[in-house]
Amino acid sequence: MQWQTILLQQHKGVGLITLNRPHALNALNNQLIIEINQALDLLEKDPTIGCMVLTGSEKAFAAGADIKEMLDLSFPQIYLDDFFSLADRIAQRRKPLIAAVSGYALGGGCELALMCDFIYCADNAKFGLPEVSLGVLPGIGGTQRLTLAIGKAKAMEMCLTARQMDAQEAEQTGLVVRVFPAEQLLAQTLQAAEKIAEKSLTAVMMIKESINRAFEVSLAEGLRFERRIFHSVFADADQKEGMRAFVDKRPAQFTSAKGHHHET
Ligand code: DAK
Repeated sequence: MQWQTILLQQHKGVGLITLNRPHALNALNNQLIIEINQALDLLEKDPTIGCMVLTGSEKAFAAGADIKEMLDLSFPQIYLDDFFSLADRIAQRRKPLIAAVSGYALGGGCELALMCDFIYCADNAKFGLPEVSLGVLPGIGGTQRLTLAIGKAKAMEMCLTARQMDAQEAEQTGLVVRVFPAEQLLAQTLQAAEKIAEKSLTAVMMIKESINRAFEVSLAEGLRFERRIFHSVFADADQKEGMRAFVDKRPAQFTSAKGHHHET
């Protein structure tokens, strides 16, 4: 595959996608969103991959949607194309996706990080939704996911004032899980991803779906959903292996979802 806007590497069960438009601080253009999805398609189909990581450069995770590409678009055009709807597919992945954010994560870049299952960041990270300064609003989930992540007060203030949040505040508010020195960010993220990749992929995917349900349904429905999924994993070989390994006092060898290759 010849990539123009990303790099793709695979190691120890982890797929690493690196945004690669350095001249534009990884601004998200159409091609970049297409390529992220193509890479995620490949990684999700690859039975050896158990976790995916999305990162940028040290200076910028992504400085937003590509302003130069958007400038002259008309309302009927973006409405007809359902502009940026392809981005939804990034958030709908089955396998876990971790964001490793260094430098700027602004506008669409911040929204892209919010589409991932969780975010680790470097101590130089800057998060912001500056769309209001451009006469628009966050359009790839920012007003919704940021609000769910950090609450109404902070989300409202950030989106209305375009203020940037630093790494420390991002950790305090729960936007990110942990902050690392910039030079350690990728290694630490890959380490966590490798740990996830060693687990039962079936269990990992069910946990991801079940947690995401919490944002969409009532507690009673969410609990019912969780219990049904819990019941269903007893039909999976990894449950037998995981519990048998515990009883036998040996490490589990999870294979059930990893052996299957799906052609689509
Ligand atoms: N788009 C295009 N190019 C960008 C860019 C962006 N978002 N951000 C930076 N660049 C380019 C700069 O134009 C510059 O290119 P040259 O001039 O060298 O050709 C190069 O990257 C380096 O940037 P700077 O020279 O500005 O670098 P500095 O270190 O001085 O400043 C900065 C870094 C991150 C503070 C600054 O670049 C900046 O403020 N960037 C823009 C940040 C921003 O406003 N981001 C939000 C974009 S709006 C929608 C869905 C989503 C959206 C809209 C609609 N629909 C569903 C319809 C989302 C919108 C956004 O994300």
